[in-house]
This record gives sequence, C-alpha cells and structure tokens, in this order.
Amino acid sequence: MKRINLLAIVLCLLACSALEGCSQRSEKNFVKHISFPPGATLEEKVDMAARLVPSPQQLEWQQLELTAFLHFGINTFTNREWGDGKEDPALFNPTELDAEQWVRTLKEAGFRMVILTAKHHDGFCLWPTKTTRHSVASSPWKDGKGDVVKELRDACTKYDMKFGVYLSPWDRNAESYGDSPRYNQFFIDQLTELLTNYGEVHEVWFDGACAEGPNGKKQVYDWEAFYKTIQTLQPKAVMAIMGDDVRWVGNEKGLGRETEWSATVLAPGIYTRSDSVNSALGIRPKSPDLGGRDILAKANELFWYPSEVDVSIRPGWFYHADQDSQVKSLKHLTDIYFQSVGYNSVLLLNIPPDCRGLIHENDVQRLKEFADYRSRTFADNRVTDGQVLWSAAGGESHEYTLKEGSRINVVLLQEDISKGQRVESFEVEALVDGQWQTLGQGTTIGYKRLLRFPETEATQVRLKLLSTRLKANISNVAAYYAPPLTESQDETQWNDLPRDSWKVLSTHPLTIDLGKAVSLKAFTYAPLNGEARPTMAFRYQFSTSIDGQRWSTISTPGEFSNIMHNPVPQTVTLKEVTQARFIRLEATNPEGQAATVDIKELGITLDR
Ligand code: FUL
Repeated sequence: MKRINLLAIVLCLLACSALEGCSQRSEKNFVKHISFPPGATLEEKVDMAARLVPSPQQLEWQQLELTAFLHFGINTFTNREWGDGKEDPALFNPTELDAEQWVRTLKEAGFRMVILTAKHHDGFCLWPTKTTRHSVASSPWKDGKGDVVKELRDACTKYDMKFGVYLSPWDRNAESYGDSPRYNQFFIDQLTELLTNYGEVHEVWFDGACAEGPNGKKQVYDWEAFYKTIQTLQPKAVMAIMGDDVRWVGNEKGLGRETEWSATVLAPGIYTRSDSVNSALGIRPKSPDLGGRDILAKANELFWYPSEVDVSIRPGWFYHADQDSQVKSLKHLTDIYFQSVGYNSVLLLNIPPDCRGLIHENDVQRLKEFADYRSRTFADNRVTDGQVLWSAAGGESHEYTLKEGSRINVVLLQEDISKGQRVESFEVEALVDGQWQTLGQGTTIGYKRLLRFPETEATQVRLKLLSTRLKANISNVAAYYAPPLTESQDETQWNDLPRDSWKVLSTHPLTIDLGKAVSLKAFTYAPLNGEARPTMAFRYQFSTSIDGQRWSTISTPGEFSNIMHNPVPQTVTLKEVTQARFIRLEATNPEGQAATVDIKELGITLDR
C-alpha cells in the first residue's frame, strides 16, 4: 500500500512538473509592444507586462553595454556647442585625422559600438553628400575629397566595432528647413546616403531638438517616413531617442534611475499619439516612474523601450581646448558606469576628437584608467555557482557560494530579459560568521543591476526576490571587490575676481560693478548647482563699461547652446581683451522671456 502511494506521488510530481514545463513553454510573449484589452485589471496588465520581450536587435543592443559617442564637426573648429549653420566650411581642416586611432582607443577601452555625429544642428555633413554644399567636400581637408564617415566605417570594420550615425533632424543651415515636406525629403535623402553607402549601420540616433531654421520657420518632421527609410535600408538597426527602440534616460549627466523598467508606459516621441498618451499619464522621459504598478494601472499600452544614458567625458559635447583639464575623473566615470550599465541601461559615453582629428591624450589616458579599473574589478568573480538559471517568484530565495576568503563590495544581478523583465524588488544578504546580514535592497534588476555596499567578508550570498511579475528568470549572480576610489578632481576655476568686491546695480538685466577696472578676457555663465531652471539664461548680450554710463556690447547676441540639457559652465572668450569696471548680462530664457541670472552664476577671466 505504502509502495503504491509512493508511486502515485512520484507519478503525480512528474506529471505536475511536465505540466509546469508546458505552461512555461506555452507562455505567450509580446514583442516590443502590448495594447492592454479594454477594462483589463491591474493583475492582468502585470501578467502581460511580464511577457513583454525585446526585439532581437534590442536584445543585442542591450548586451553591448558600452557605446562611444563621437561629437566631431564644424563646432570642433569654431569652439561652439551648437553651430548656427553660417560657418565657413573652410574652417574644417583637421591636420592629423585618424579614425583608426579613435576606434583602437575605444576598442581597448571596452566599447562595442561607435556613433558619429555625421551631421549636427549646424547642418555641416561629415560625408560628401549630394544634398548640400555645407559639407567636408567644401573644406580644405584632403582637398575636399575626404569622407569622415567612410574613414570611421573602415576603421570599425578593421577593428570589429559596431557602427552608428547621429543625424540631427534640426538643421540650421538647410534652406528648406521649415518648409516641411521639402525638408523632410532632403532629410530622407541624407539618411538614404548614410544608410546605403557605408555598409551595416547598427544604431541611428536622432535627437529631439526642433527649433527655427534659417528662415525662422519651424519644421514638422515626418517621423513615419524617416522610420520607413531605416526599416527598408537597415532593418537590423536600432532607432534611438526619436525612435522606438532606444529611450533617452532623461538627462545628460550620466545618471540612470535605480528603478529602471525597460517595459515602460512612455510612448516613443515619434508616434503621433505620443503627446496625448504621455500627457494623459502625466509623464515625460525624465519622470521617475515609467513602469511601476501605479502607472501601469493607468496605462493602455506598454513598450519595450530600454534606457540609454548619454553623457560626455568632458563638460561639453564638442572638443574645447580650455576643457583639456576637465576630463571626468576615474571616480566620476566609475560612478556613471554603476549608475548606467549597473542600472539596466546602456552607457553612451561621448569622447570628442580634437582639432587635429585625434582623441586627445588626456581622454586616452582616462579611458585606459577606466578600462583597467573595470577589468581589475570584474575579472575576479567570487561566486562559484551563479550562472545557473533560477526561475522563482516573490518570496523565494537562493543561496550562492563564494570562493574562500572572499571580500566583496559589489553584487551583480541579471535577469534573462529575453523572457521579459520581471523583478520588482529584491534583497541581497551575506553569510558573515554564520549569520545572515543584509547587504542591500533594490527594486528592478532587468538586464543588469550592480549593487554597491560596504566591504564585507562572507562565505555565501543570498538573493531574496521580494516581489516579481510571474516567475522571474535570474540568469547570473556574481560578486566582486571594487577598489575604493577617491576624488582627485580639481575644482574648476572660472572666476578670477572674488565677488566680495562686486556690487549688483540691477538684477534685470544683471548689471555689476566689479569694484575696480580690470582687463577682461572672458566671462562664464554657470547655472546654479549645475541645474537647469525655466528662468535660466539661453540667449544673451554681454556689455561692458568703464564708467557705468557708456556701454559697449562685446559679443553680438549669443546663445549658451544646449545649456538647458547640459547645465555646465559655459565660458565666452571676448574677441579682444577689454578694459571694464562694469559688466552687464542681458538674457532671455529658452522660451524667449527675460531670464534671471544670479551673481553667483557669473564669473570673469582676467588677462594676467
Ligand atoms: C542634444 C544636442 O543638442 C547636443 O548638442 C548633443 O548632441 C546631445 C547628445 O544631444 O540634443
């Protein structure tokens, strides 16, 4: 009798596990997009959300982890961040351009893809396009016979590096800009050249900037047609930012979100419905919660739309010689890495080639340090049994063995996202002297989550899933020791004259008595706390005076280009050294209304 019972139990268990296997196998997945059925409950939505998976190219893109951005173009030679399209192409003349040096440097630093600004907002094309004369073909570089895109493409092929292009939709040079159908065709022609003549393109990057063209008119982009062009010519490429494969994280500081859902309710900006969908949900790319249950409850659809963190290794996106000493420190880059790759995002790090057409020695050195640090840290995984797939629901936990004598301060967690993103919250513990102690807690895991905590000597680590959507699939658990880093970055000096002696004569416009006459070489505008505010300065006019009565305007109306997205100090060098005791900054905000500038946001550079 006993034996029969036992047999029955064994048979039942076998049948159950087979069934379970079947039900797991028959799980219906949704690729890239879900429309929730009308009236779906939150539980039904959560169930479907767990089964949203990336397209094959999105998955491949995520696995790259590190992509390099190369901002290079006419701005490199005019020392600007945003060109106005009126530049003389003759200024473009790199003396030692070597795309192999770029790719070799980046490859050695662990990057797997390179994206070049084939055209930035100034409209200057780095390839000899048939669409405009504002290109390398009109420059003295290689007697107008050069092609930066091709040189980069060839170097990528040689070093087995993936290749992407940034083509700015906003074009301040194109005469047709603002005449929407005509410019859209012009843009498609440019896209077609880039996607036809340079082999495989893996990422097409469109930023969202859309402002006035040379005729003052605003353009209405035909995203649908741009999208079709890419689909036809490079069906395997991911389309980023103004695209529906890759999402902008929402800042240019290198800061990912700790809770980062790749399965998100944010509708990609290229869809005509995106404004109405996103405003009904009250969300923007910068919003903190783009995929949690609260927002899911209100949503009608869901997108696999993973985050990309874009940031420059220097304060600006383009090369400026006066930023040679401001290459981000190893600690800063490492923090960025943990807050991007370690927060379920791809890091898109910009390294701008200089006027020679080379990656500057300081950046090369920092990239080497960054790569060495990562390989020192991640070469020695202390977990012996972390690469076995563990499928489990909230409330379950799993113990992993550490090599003997392990000192750790980082735990790496990965979900098999080809089956969906499912972990909502987790806890990691360590067995220290026979006692379990908490190392840290977190929310999402996704493709990769790096958890940092104080150094701990332990024999085991335990991962506890606190809450999941269906059963989560944990594909990797690892633990490391990351050597501590201290900040050795110099405080950037951008004001030579202490403000104690300054007197504010008026706030609108900001007029200052410096207390004595000085030889003025440059001035700097640095948004307070490095933060963008709606009242911040964007367009400006700068004037000086000896006596506070007669004023001369030094620079023609200028702009602090891109300051609202990247609010770092911007220094404007005067055409010639000027004697002045009084200075005045008249400025308007990005909306064109009077800006408010605080005295602490202004600095001057003296000629000494
Ligand atoms: C922004 C641009 O305006 C900046 O100049 C830079 O190219 C950044 C990556 O994207 O939208």
